[in-house]
Amino acid sequence: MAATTIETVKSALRAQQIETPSWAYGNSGTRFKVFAQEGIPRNAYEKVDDAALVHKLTGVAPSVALHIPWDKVDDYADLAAHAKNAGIRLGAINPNVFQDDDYRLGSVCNPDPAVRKKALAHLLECVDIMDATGSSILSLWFADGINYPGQDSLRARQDRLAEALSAAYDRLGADQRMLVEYKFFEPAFYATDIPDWGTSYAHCVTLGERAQVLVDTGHHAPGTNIEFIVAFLLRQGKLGGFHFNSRFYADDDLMVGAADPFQLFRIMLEIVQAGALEESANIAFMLDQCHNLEPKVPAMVRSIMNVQEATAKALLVDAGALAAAQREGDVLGANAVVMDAYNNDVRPLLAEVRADLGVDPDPIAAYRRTGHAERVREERRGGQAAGWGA
Ligand code: PSV
Ligand code: MN
Ligand code: MN
Repeated sequence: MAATTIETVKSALRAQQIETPSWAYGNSGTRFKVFAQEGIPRNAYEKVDDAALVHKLTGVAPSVALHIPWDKVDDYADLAAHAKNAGIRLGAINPNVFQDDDYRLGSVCNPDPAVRKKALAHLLECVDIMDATGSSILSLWFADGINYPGQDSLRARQDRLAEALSAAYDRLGADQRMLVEYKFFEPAFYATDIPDWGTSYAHCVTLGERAQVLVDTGHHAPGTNIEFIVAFLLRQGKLGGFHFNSRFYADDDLMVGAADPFQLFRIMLEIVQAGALEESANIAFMLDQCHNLEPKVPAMVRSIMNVQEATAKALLVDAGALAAAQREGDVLGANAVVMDAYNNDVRPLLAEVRADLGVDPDPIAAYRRTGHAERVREERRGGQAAGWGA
């Protein structure tokens, strides 16, 4: 590939930004057991510190998403200042309308108006927090749904959802947007109120241009063509961002690129081909993972490296050759262009990108050298659970 092309690829990789989630730094587990780790952050400030370390090691993770109230603090502006001092910023604010007993039958879709009122008040409180932190994204996920046919009216629940979304949307400032996540099941097992991208999309279209769809890669039925969803939403200007993670079975929340690096590459290829890696496209590339067994900071670093590798391969697709093969109806030729790019070993290229960014070409080795794990093991006793299952 021509030197100028490689320089363009490297420059795109240097500019890439990936947000890490505060909850990935806390203890997490399954409903069967949370295996607590040592040195886990005891509060939001320490989660920010860990996220800042991930940025220091990778050079491409300059923000951390918060989950409220898991990351509740007295003064959010102070937390934002702490993040700034540590070299990062606070990113998406994720309201939590699923952990209170009141939400047994749902939050904004609950049949009880008092519960709906409480849930909406929390969404609005989270916009207040965005104002204090300077965050531009309200990241919405609802656990709402029903377990049995007849349990509640599917249609009435959509009306209630629309009403709450609209009230939250109206509260957003000019530079703020709302990303609406969908998930096909869990915790509801019969019907989820936002089960798929189509439902999310329809609500976002009604709401307006500052409402967009959030694609969590773990929230689809097996076999779903996620890159098609990405391509479609991009075309409509309705792709707001991602929650990246890997799944083998359900919403496994494993490291992105671990289960299916080829799928991640295909998703990034749609992004690259639509020019959506550019900052102006305003796509939020966020991770949403839980590291139940593995140490959390290096797992985040590894996840970021996996996203970078998929992105680098997507950037290396020879767009001219691909377009020519597609024009000529050369099925095998077109597929070969894509596969040739995928089969590149991009690790040396990324080592150069890291050197350009002033970070170690091997961030995992660099992490070990920091002595962070040993230090926090002494400093932090009684780390905080990520928020659920503990
Ligand atoms: C739900 O499964 C989800 O993907 C949402 O984004 C939550 O906010 C996150 O996981 C953490 O539980
Ligand atoms: Mn998610
Ligand atoms: Mn999830």
